[in-house]
Amino acid sequence: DNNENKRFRSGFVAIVGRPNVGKSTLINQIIGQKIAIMSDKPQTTRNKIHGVYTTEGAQIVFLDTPGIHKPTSKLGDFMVRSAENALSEVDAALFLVDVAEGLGGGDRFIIEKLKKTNTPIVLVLNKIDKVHPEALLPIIAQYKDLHDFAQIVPISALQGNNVQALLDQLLQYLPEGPQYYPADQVTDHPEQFVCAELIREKILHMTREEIPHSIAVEIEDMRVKDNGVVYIGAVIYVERDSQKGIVIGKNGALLKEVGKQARQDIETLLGSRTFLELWVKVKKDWRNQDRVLKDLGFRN
Ligand code: GDP
Ligand code: MG
Ligand code: K
Repeated sequence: DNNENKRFRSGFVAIVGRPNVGKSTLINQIIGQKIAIMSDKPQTTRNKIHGVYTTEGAQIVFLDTPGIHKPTSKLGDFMVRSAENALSEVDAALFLVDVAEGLGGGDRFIIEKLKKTNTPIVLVLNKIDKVHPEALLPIIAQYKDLHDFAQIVPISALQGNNVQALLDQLLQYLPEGPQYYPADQVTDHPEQFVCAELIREKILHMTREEIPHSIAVEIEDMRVKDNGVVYIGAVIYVERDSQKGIVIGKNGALLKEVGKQARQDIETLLGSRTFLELWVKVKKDWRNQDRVLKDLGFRN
């Protein structure tokens, strides 16, 4: 039987590219809902926010990397590192470029990083709606000179042109594998991941080097109450008791501030009043216990 031979495929695909090339827009287009935070400001996406695309035969987990760029700060340094880590462990990477902008130093820098991995790199020429089709050929030639890309796919992430073709092409890079997520999990509650990332971001900003980037935030409960207020209960996982103390702060001051700032961002994101409750739990070596979390980039 033909169907029995068709095994389920699954894998991880990173999206890399300079700020503002349209990485978040592409993920939103693929998932069909707003999950990544879009803005004209570069680097709104400080950490990897993923979207999961599930069909009958396959599942692709997308990592929206902060973009590989020349580091100018410690945070920038971390971002480059995390993007590089993501690249070596994924099944394929999409290198997004903006065809309306010339090939710049930022693109060359990323290509140099890409050359260090064996991961198949798909060059995605985004924003084709902004240029004449004939302008694409010289652009393609320019990029081909710099690297042997697995494929070159022109799209408009904003309008959705050729995005389905891109997804179809990506399937060939996925190994046989399990469905990591229920088909409806991420698409039903994409905002949970954004909220978790917002909370994580606040902690990392407020604790500086004391707390490793490996901390995880899990949204345990998220629902709209009768009065219209969104209730969110979230657990912050740290690895040691000492870290728990740091995250909580003196008399709970740091955790309170984390909650306050995260709540403000979440309210802006959701457009609803929000009640945010945070707990801190020690979960020793949790990174090794949960492959999916690890794969999603929660590591140092
Ligand atoms: P990121 O920084 O790479 O995540 O970029 P964003 O997804 O935040 O997009 C940056 C800007 O480019 C936003 O204003 C998007 O609306 C715009 N944009 C993204 N994709 C396209 C596209 O295909 N065509 C056009 N015209 N604009 C796009
Ligand atoms: Mg983005
Ligand atoms: K952006």
